[in-house]
Amino acid sequence: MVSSSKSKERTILITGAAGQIGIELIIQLRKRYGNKNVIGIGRTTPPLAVLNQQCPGPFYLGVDVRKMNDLEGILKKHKDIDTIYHLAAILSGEGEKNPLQCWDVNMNGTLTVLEFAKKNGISRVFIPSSIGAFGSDAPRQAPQDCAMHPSTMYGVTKVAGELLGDYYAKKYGMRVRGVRLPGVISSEAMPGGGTTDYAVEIFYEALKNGKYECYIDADTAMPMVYMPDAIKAMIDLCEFEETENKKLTHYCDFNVTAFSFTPRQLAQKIQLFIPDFQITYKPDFRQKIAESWPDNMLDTVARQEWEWKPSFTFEAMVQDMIEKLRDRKK
Ligand code: AKB
Repeated sequence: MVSSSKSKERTILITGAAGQIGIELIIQLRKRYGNKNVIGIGRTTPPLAVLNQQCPGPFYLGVDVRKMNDLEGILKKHKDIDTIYHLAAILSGEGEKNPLQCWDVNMNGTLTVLEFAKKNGISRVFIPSSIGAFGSDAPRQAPQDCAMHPSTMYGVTKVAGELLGDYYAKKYGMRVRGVRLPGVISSEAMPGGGTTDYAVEIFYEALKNGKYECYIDADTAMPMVYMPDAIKAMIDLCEFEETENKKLTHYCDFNVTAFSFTPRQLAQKIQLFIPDFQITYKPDFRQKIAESWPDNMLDTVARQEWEWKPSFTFEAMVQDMIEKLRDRKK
């Protein structure tokens, strides 16, 4: 559940709405603001069954976030858009396979969305950043503020995206905000192209085949969060109202995390529910990416400034994932 209780009226555009986070964000925002007031755009076909069952509403495919005309076409149909969650992005693993495409989609998409918002008086823009913004010279427990020297193109676009968002917030007084998300674990839609995807795939494979070959080494730790908490963080920060006594000192780069674990530790937790589950390790190119990221992030600033607090522990997340996926099989 998202913490703030009273919902104001909003008309919200979500880019990348067919993705792992987009699908669940659209569901939560439609519950909160009404189905017709939350518009999804996406590159791939969304799991329509989930959306149509839970919250049918406007969804457009083939809209290119790099093209102002495409975005303005949506605005013609939905004139009251006042908030954008800009999720469309190429993730870290996919980005290393095609760095130029990663730069193009992530940077030109973000710039076009910000310009579109500025030009059309759209006051709120939320742009997620990532643990991928850190580089291997960051402390293993990455603080809110430290040198950012990522070694992936994804990371480069995430640091630049944070700075771009800050620029639009400071220069044009727009409400651009964002969090650095860790790996996000969820049961509704599969992630695609990321380094942390193993932490979702493992559950499906454990339940289906009782075994999983992991592309990350047994003892490489990465920070993670369960989807309901990730959604809560995004909506809470986007909706947070500053007052004289409560001002944000950051805009687009709040560290947010819930727990950190290694593949070995995750496998051990899953074995509590599926005792025969076997994991093997065959690291691929994503191992290097994982090693360049911190083991965890310190999210004290988010906790202090806008009262971020995850509700799911590592154990509670594993239990909930297994229950949800088992229920789906029935
Ligand atoms: C990825 O692995 O690329 C993403 C991320 C942590 O930003 N899940």
